[in-house]
Amino acid sequence: MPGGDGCPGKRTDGAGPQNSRFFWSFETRDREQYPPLAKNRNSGDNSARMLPYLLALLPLGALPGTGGDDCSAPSLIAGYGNFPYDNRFATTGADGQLNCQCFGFGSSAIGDDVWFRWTAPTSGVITASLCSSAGHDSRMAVYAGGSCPTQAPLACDDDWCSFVGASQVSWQASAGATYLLQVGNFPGGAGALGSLAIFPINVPTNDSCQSPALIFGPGPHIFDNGSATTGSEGQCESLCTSVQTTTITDDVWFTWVADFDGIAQLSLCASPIDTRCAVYAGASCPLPGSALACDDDGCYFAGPSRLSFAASYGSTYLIQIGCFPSSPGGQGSFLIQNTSPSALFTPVCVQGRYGVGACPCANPPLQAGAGCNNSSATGGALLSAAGSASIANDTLQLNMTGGKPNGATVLLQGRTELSLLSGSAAFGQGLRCVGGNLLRLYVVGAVGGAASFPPAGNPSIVARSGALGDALNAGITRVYTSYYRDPIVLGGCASTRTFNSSNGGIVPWSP
Ligand SMILES: [Ca+2]
Ligand SMILES: [Ca+2]
Ligand SMILES: [Ca+2]
Ligand SMILES: [Ca+2]
Repeated sequence: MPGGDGCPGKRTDGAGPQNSRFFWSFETRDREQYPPLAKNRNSGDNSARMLPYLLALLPLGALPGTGGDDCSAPSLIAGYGNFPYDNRFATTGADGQLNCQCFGFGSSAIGDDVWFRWTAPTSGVITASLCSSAGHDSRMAVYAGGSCPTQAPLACDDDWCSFVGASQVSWQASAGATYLLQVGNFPGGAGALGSLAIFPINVPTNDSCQSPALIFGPGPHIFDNGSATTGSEGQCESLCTSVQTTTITDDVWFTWVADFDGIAQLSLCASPIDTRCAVYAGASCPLPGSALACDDDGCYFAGPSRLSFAASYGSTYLIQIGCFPSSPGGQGSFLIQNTSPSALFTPVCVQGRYGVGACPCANPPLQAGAGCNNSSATGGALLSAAGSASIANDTLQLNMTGGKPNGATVLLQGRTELSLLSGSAAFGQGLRCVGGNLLRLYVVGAVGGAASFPPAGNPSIVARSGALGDALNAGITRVYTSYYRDPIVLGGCASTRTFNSSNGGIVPWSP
């Protein structure tokens, strides 16, 4: 059955190579037909999740209507409290039926819907919960503004409170603003007379994609989505399709800056949670359809997630970690590891990459990956590597091109690459991202703007480094950059800045 929910790429059929789970073939959710395995997927006790609701012993609001049947005539409610709803005699309208944020078990519809227009008393994150009506297989959505919805919901939910059960949504509200709440059933289900609780909540600082937590390196990185809410972003990715839903509930967000070029494997396998996760390029809230990778059960069935994506040194990736719908969140951890063989030379210190400042003399590079431009307008010097960085048989050759046609050129070695954690430093008319026990390994005269290290007839880099007191060993990395004389100072920089630098590069040394 093709998806009729307006969400491109959505899979609602039971076919296709990814649909290995046998119960995917059920196009509609049916309690009688649903296999035990699927039900057991979420058989955990959800009572702890309902605690905020149960503790919210808020006074009843003045008895308003129990929800208008049409979004153009909603019941008016305001403030925090418990509000009755009754959709037993309601009909399914045309509005709010096709939103992919609501997609699950083959349908985005909210049956027999009633509508409320709610006015927020304060600003903050708000929860609207139907958890007290546990026997009602409800569905609900919330929209910005008080008129019939013309845009995607701020949040939509089916089974937050329990599997094949009641719904709960949360969203960021502004004091005095109005929001339209749509309350109904899973399509085909029965209506109920129930209670809608609305109350403010506290959420983790990285609950929203607008405020991700910044992380570096492989981890383990700790996350806790136990009190997180389901946002509207990253809920409709076709890459996330699994068990006929694309939703990632109770999501928290991280930005990770890649410290290698290669295939990054993000693993939550150490987390005892039925997670889902997705990765996007950049640091901004993701646009629809932009996921680089997404996973539900990469570690084991109804369990944590594992995915891989191509990472580029110094690039930022947005990571979304949440749950399979109706599975409770909690604390877990994840690793991000390079599963590619280590590159001989990972280029670093190029203006515009994470942590790398602008070229200091109004001289940005004009060739990809190079250092800052120079007075010969070559576009900037480019350092690259050839040979083998082997301790036992060192044939590593570092080659610079694009420098000044002639003049002294130096190869600099350091222990650490600085830009990701502490940024770059101006270095003459160029930039330097190399730090820690800096050694000038060789000085050569450039020919046609090129210089090669070690120069012919000189000791290898391993031998030269050892002679200068830094004995290289297998398993360590060293960072290299070259710099060269450039007597014509650009961009109004101080006249003492008579040199410039190439990009840098990280070299891992092998046995
Ligand atoms: Ca209706
Ligand atoms: Ca439900
Ligand atoms: Ca969230
Ligand atoms: Ca999972």
